[in-house]
Amino acid sequence: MRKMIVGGAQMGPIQQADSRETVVARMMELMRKAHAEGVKMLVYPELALTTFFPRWYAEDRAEMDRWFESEMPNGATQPLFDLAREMGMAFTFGFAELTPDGHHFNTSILTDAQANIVGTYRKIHLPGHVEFDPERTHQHLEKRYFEPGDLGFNVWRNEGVVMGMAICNDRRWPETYRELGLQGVELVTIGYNTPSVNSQKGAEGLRQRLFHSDLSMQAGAYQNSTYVVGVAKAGTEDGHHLMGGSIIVDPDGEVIARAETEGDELIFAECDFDRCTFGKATVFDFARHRRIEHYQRIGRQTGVIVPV
Ligand code: CDT
Repeated sequence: MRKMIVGGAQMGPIQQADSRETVVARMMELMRKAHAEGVKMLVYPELALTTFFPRWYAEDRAEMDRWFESEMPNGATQPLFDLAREMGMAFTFGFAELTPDGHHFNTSILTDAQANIVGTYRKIHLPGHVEFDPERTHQHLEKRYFEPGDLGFNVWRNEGVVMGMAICNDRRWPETYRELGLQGVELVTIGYNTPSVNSQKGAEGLRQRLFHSDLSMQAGAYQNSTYVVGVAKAGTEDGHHLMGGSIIVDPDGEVIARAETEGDELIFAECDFDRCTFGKATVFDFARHRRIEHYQRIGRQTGVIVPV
């Protein structure tokens, strides 16, 4: 048995006025709670250090650079890395990354239990739009402020577990999990910021948004026989509501831990990574059952082509 207690550090809202230092103090408090529960791997949300700034339109995108980090760790986040090293806690969190050569990514990093960064992921499925859209009840300008990730979907053998990262909208795409599944993933970590109402379909509110989130992660876990941890930034940020609903899902697709609030909240569950083996060796033994000769469209076609 390869058992590890895995935690999800759901975070409540972060307002524009909140400093990085204040937010990191909250993250450290969640890490202390996680340590007290025996957590060895802790998952924080997407864009964990700041408000979800892609909801704001700026004519000049450079105005948004204040939300980006040009190094990691940096002065504000170093205390979190120091605490993690002291506690022997591996962790992952998301942030807006500005590279030395001027590229902007929605990024997450993965550390080992000594707080060394062992993996970096840059969000591939960027939702939303590039220009201001007056038809929407709120803006979602990730396509304006970020470039699609350029690192692909990777896994890392970290603390004895094969771990992979994805970010928010990635969780809705089966391709995400299958790319990781084909590398033997055992723990998929996913941070998210999801508005509780669809900006283009008001009738799709909180209940259905939570359902879609669960559905996507439970299916991804089951179909690849892996644990999935999905962690929200939740609550009302600068007047805009984000849903909570952080969950830990086991390799059968069952939810084994769930957040109950929309604030800073720790969820955790003991994960036995040997439980991933059964599904990977039977119904989802990819080597025996996948029929890639019939999957050509997936790799070469983006949009739908209906025959005439
Ligand atoms: N952050 C993020 O990717 N949020 C999206 C909202 C989709 S609506 C444009 C999500 O999939 O949850």
